[in-house]
Amino acid sequence: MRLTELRVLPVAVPLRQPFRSAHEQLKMRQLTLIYLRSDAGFEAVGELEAFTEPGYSPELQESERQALLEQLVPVLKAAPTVPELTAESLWPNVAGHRMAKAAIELPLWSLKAQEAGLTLAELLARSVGDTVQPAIPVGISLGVADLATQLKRIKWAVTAGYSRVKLKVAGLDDLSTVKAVRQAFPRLQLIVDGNEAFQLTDAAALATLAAAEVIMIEQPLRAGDFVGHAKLQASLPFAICLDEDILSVEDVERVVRLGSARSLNLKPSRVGGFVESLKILRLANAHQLDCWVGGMVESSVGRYYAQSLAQLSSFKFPGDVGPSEQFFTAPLSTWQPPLRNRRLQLGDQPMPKLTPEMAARFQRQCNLLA
Ligand code: OSB
Ligand code: MG
Repeated sequence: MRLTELRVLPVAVPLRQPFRSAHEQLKMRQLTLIYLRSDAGFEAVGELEAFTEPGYSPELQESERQALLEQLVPVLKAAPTVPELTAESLWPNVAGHRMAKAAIELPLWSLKAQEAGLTLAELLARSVGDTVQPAIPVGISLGVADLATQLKRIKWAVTAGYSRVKLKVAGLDDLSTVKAVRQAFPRLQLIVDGNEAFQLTDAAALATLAAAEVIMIEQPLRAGDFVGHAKLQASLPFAICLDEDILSVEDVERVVRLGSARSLNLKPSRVGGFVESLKILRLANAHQLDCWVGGMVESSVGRYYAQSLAQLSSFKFPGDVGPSEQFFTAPLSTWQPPLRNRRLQLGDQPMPKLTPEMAARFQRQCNLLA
C-alpha cells in the first residue's frame, strides 16, 4: 500500500458541559484530524487526542501536531510503501510522541482493513487470534461534581443504557460522594478515577471505599509510582487500575513484576497505537490483568478506533467507549453506533464518514505528501 494523500485539520469542538478531573476542567476539545488516502482510493480519518493542558500527559496538541508534521510525516513521505503494521515501529528513530504516532497509525490500520475487505475490529481480532463481539456493554465516565449533580447524571446514564459508571474524584472530600451514590444505587457497577489525586498516606481513607463496593480505583497515585501503587494495591481490598502510568508494554511488565495493579485502562492513543495496544492485551491476558478500553473525550471519529478495539472478546469489562454524544452536540461524522438494549450496537461498523461540511474543510487543506 502506498499513501497518496495526508491532510491535517485542527478543530475545536465545544463540550455540552465542562468535564472536570483532578487534572483540569475541559470546556473545549481541541483535536487535530488526519485524513489519509491510499493508492487504491481507500480513505481513513484519524484524530490526535492530546490535550491542551499538561495534567494528563506531557504530550500536548501543539507539541504532538508539530512532531507529527515535522518528524512523522517526512518519514512516511520518504517511504515507497507503508510497512507492515507489526511489532516493529513505523518510526524506529522517533522516541515518545505516542499520541502523534497513534494519530497516524490508527487510520493506517483502517486502510489495511479496508484493503483486506475486513472491518477494523475483524483485522484487530485476527492479529491476536481473538473473536469480534457485535454488541458490547459500555460504561460512562462522569466528571467531578457534587452529589446532587452525580445522582442526576447517573439516573440519566442508567436509563440511557450504560452498564457501569466511573466517578472522577479530585481528593478525599469526593469519597463521601461515592459512598452516597452507592446508597442511592445499590446494584450499580461503580468505579472511581483518582487521576493521580492521592498519596500513599491516603491508603486507609481509600480502603473505606470497599464499603461502597467500588470495583476498582483508577490511577490513585502519581504516574511513575509503580512501587507506591504496589504498596497501595497490597493494602486495598479492591483492584487498582492504571491509566496515566501505562505508556508501553514494558510498563505492563513492571506492573506484573511489582503487583502495582490488577486492572489496566488501555487507550490506543496513549500507548502509540494498535500494535502496542495488542502487545499489552496479550501480556495482560497472560497475567490475569483485567484490561478494558478507556476514552479520551474523543469525537465520534476517534471513538471509532477505541470502539473497534473494545469489540475484541478479550475485553470483558465495559469500557469508556459509549457514543461521543455524551460530550458533544455537533457530530463530526454522519453516523455513530447507537446504545440500544443496554449494548453499543457496533456490528460491522465501517470507518465513519465525515459530515459534508468537515469533508469540505479537509479538502481545502494541502496534501502533505504531494
Ligand atoms: O482518566 O480516563 C481518564 C478523559 C480525558 C482524560 C483522561 C480520562 C478521561 C475520561 C473520559 O475519563 C473517558 C471518556 O472519554 O469517556
Ligand atoms: Mg483515568
